[in-house]
Amino acid sequence: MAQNDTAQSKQQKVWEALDRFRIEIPSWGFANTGTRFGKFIQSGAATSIEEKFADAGEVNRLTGASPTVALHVLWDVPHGTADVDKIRALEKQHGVKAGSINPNLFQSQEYKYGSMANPNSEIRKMALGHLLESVEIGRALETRDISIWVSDGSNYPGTQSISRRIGWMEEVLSAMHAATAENQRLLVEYKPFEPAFYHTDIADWGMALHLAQKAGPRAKVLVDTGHHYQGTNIEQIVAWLLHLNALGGFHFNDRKYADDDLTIGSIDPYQVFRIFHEILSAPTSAAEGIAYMIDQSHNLKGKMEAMVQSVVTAQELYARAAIVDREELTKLQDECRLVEAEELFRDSFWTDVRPMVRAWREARGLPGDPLAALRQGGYVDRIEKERERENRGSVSSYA
Ligand code: PSV
Ligand code: MN
Repeated sequence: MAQNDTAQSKQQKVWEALDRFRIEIPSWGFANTGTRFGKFIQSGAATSIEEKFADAGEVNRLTGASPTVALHVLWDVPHGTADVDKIRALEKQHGVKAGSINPNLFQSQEYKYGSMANPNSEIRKMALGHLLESVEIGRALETRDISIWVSDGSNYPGTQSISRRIGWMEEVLSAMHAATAENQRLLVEYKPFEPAFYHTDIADWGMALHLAQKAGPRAKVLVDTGHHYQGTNIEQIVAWLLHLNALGGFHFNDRKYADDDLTIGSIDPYQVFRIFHEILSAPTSAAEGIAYMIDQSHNLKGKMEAMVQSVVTAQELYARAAIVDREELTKLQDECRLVEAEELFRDSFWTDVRPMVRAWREARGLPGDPLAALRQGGYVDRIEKERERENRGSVSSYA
């Protein structure tokens, strides 16, 4: 650590970082989910958009860092713009706003062989129609981002034309981009496997970047931390996307094996720290407007506890990355003083920022320990009682 980096300046860096750091929570993170082997129902899980907004409002009340909720069109806004008034009322009631709009191009029966890359032009048209409707919903709710993830791909070699499908996706995304307003963005998410296991149509950041660039200037890449092969250097991808001014946002979650959707930093907190370091090292113009979002869907932890835990962990890791003395680090890197550079970097990672984060919370009128406040506040007990009956009968509904 640089000698002039006093405790006071660290505290200041942490507070400044926390004042600007916001992370969006997914509506689906409050609902019952499972693995393909089964579901374990939680009596407090949200079963409606009203309950999801209530839960999100409570998380934001405790953390002050998650003022927006990502919505999935099919699960949360099934009647399109007709639902907008209801959502606006919920925003007011619970003090959180709708955030990114997530079209659903993976659950309708028509999408069995793909959505925007389906060989059938009628189905591609249907996918475009859904994307255009999502653009409308975003506009009506005055949200900025539409995050696109498709499950398109194939399971066996030779069964689909990989190359023709590229052209079809280009067409659909360009048409969608043309419909967006100046203040809207289109985020393209990639994933190398699941549910397709031979080829995925948008498998990596290069493909997502190409499709975004082809679609138009308001399209960027969305990095889901669970969507990479083992060993992929995600922070390097982040550095490249920043360099290319093409980083739209993140879906944060953690994993041990595949797309496990575990809570943030539960397996590898150092990776999240390294990602934040790349962002904080980039020119402000490239890092401006990055959407930080949680995309978790674990099965066993209490939904509310898990969400608060992820928001708090994200704040702590962002704060740790904020105290890296980047000027000193650059000097050490340039002089190839490897161990000193690494130790400076690790020193920030090992710093226990929790007392500084707690002080920030208290100064902002928030509970010093949001998880303890959640436990003591009685919210979870209440929703478990209120929703018990609904949940007992909800074994088959994903959202
Ligand atoms: C797909 O694995 C994904 O990461 C996409 O972002 C979906 O919208 C989300 O999970 C929820 O299923
Ligand atoms: Mn995702």
